[in-house]
Amino acid sequence: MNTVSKPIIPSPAPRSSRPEILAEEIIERLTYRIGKDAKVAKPHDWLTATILVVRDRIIDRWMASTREVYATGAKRVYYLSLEFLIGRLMRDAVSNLGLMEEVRDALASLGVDVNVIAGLEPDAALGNGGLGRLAACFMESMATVDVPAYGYGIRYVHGLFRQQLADGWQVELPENWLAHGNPWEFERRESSYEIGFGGAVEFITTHDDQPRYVWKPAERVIAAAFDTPAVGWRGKRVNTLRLWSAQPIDPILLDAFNAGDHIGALRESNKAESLTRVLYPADATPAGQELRLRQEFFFSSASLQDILRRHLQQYDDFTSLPDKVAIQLNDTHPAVSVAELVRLLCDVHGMDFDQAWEITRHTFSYTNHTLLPEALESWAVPLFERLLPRHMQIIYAINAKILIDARKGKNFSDGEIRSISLIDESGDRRVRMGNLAFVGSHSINGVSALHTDLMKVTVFADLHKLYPDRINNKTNGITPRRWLQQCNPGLTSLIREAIGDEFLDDAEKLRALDVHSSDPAFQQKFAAVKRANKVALSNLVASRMGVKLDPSAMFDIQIKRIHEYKRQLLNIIEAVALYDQIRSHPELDWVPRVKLFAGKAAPSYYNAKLIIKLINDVSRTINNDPSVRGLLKIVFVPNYNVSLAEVMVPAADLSEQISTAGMEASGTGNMKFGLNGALTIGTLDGANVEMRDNVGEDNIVIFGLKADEVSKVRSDGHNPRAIIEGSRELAQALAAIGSGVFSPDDRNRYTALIDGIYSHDWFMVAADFDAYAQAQREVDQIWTNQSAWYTKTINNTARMGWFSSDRTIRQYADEIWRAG
Ligand code: T68
Repeated sequence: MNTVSKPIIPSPAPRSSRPEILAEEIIERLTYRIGKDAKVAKPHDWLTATILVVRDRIIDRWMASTREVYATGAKRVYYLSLEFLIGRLMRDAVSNLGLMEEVRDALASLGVDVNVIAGLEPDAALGNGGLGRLAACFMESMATVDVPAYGYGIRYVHGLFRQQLADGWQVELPENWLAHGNPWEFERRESSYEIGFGGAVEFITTHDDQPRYVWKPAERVIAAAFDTPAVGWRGKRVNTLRLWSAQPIDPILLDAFNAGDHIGALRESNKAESLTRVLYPADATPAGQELRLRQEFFFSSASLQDILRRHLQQYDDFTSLPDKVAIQLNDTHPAVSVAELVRLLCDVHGMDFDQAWEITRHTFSYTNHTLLPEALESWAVPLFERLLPRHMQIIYAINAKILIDARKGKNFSDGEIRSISLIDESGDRRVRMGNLAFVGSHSINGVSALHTDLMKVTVFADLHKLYPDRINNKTNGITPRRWLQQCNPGLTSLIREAIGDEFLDDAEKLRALDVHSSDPAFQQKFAAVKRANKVALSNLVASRMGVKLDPSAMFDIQIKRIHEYKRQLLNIIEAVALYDQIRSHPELDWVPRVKLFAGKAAPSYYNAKLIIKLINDVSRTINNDPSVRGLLKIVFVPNYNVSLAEVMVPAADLSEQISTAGMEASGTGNMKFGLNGALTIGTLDGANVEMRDNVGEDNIVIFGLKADEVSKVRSDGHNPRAIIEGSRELAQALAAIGSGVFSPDDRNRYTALIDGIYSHDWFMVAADFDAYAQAQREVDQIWTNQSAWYTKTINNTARMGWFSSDRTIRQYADEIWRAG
């Protein structure tokens, strides 16, 4: 018998937060971890050393959070997302730990400015737009409201491309966020899994006479885990973001190398690593490439294998899976998980199909982020079958179950059966990932009330009829830590002065500001904060672009992905009309405006790139025209990302949320602006509808066709030409753009773009133009009465608390996950 008793391993002493100690530790990390003498350390070295010190303060809580879930047997939530648009982490972590002052003082004592090094941290841009940013806000809120959660995604070596402008055109350059290493992440070599592709399925009978399918993949790669801590507000809980990186099984084929084939020796390795090399840069359009499907399966399979391993480590079998595990699918990108979980339960763990299916359905839930038909993911059956032969079989088996039930049990018609089927047979046969996610989930949610209502009558009408209890709404939210406290410290202190600290823990407490909204003294302070934020943005624009802005002008901002449905085109056409008006009526009192745009276009989206060029062409003409007398300025700020948003959002007077009604699922930029005291000009689309309900219709400027009117106009036959001919302002603006007034070097550059508005106007630019222009003049009117303006904008800040992602996450936890 072994008599050696287990040693009692002491826990490390809790780390001090005194600035002197922090400073000492920073020097210690600089010396022993980075190997630099403080005298020659570069700013990047200071940043890394500081992050390492902050990271240590997170680890104790991280381990405690993990241990607690094991001890209590609490349910774990898994958020599967191909995108996490995180941005910088240092300010977020330090501020959530309550160490901002201490870290600033520690660095100051070493002669280092915290703002300078914080500004060096690269943005983790592992996402395209709203969907990826939502996932990042959710990670922070899940930790804040104490939900034990893991985010699962891909550790792209290159995140979203860097955007440069060359002669006003977008140029895409690779982004390299890992160039200086990533001190936030922990590589977990012990957590790696094999992922297969291709090959064939064999049918075998096991020794206990059980029939089994065995997938024999032709190719295999390793998924290796990298963990990043996600710290909640006040450091309450620390969850894990686990990102997978693809690695070859054999790093080098030595036989080939020794035979002189030095390139061939690395072929396998390159192929494996290319799987997680780049983020697909298209949003709202599916990529449609084999590599994308490989990425989707790779991260789904790795995540599920990890989830099942963790479950089995704690519990006897998988019957308890739906009680102990909730898996949220962020759009259809991880939808292949539904088939993969069935496969793992049946083929690897020996469960029978019906039981595996029940467990699967009760474990998954799915969030839909778009109604655009062209954005719904589907894969050609031959591709799917070649890459994932066993999953194809499982999908057919699921489909049979669903369709037999629909036909026999519910008496569905042929047309309804066709639309419910997991296989689209209207052309070449395709696997519909939205339908797979729907049938494999117990909850399907939209991201705003309007979007959820529309889901039930459009994309998922027939599935909703089959399963009427599954669709529900969870209106999006934003984390008020990043999108108020950190990005707008001036406003945060002003609010604390006025109503105390409670809003920091419960954003809905911002309501207490209501009573100050008409108080002239408070308005003045609010205006001073806004002005300081506008000066900061002006400085950024001056230093990056050499353009001078007047901070006393109205800052009118539209920042988001460039897309026709988001209608940057409507905005710039209205700017052209305004330009005409200012020149023809110099005697009128025009409100000085700066119109700022920023956003990236998908590299393959021609019209979106053309719209960027148009904004730049119009900007050059207007900004250089002396007859405008500085009353209108147009700026396109390049390389929009999370960090740029953190400067632009607090500086906005006016927020442009002008999508064609029925097309923006929710929007979340709209919420960030409202919270930071901007007035919104917008359509009744996505979450704008609920913003109007919350802030009150006097505090938002709504214009244009509503969603039902858009679909009626489309089905009745839209005649944009007649509308344009009836609107002098619009006709003139379109004529100017179409005839090359802004593009003398290429007069036909915009002919086709403008012809599209005349001929079909799918996005209702012509249809909404007059209402939009009129709404803009209404905004001008409000601006001329600054006290009325600030009453409205303060009311916005006061009433946007409901849009905190803490509220959203509580609803997911209570109503979908039953966790936390
Ligand atoms: C956005 N979707 C919605 N998609 O457009 C927006 N798509 O209304 C909503 O507020 C937000 O999701 C959060 O719910 C996206 O951002 C993508 O980025 C995307 C990426 C790849 C493929 C398809």
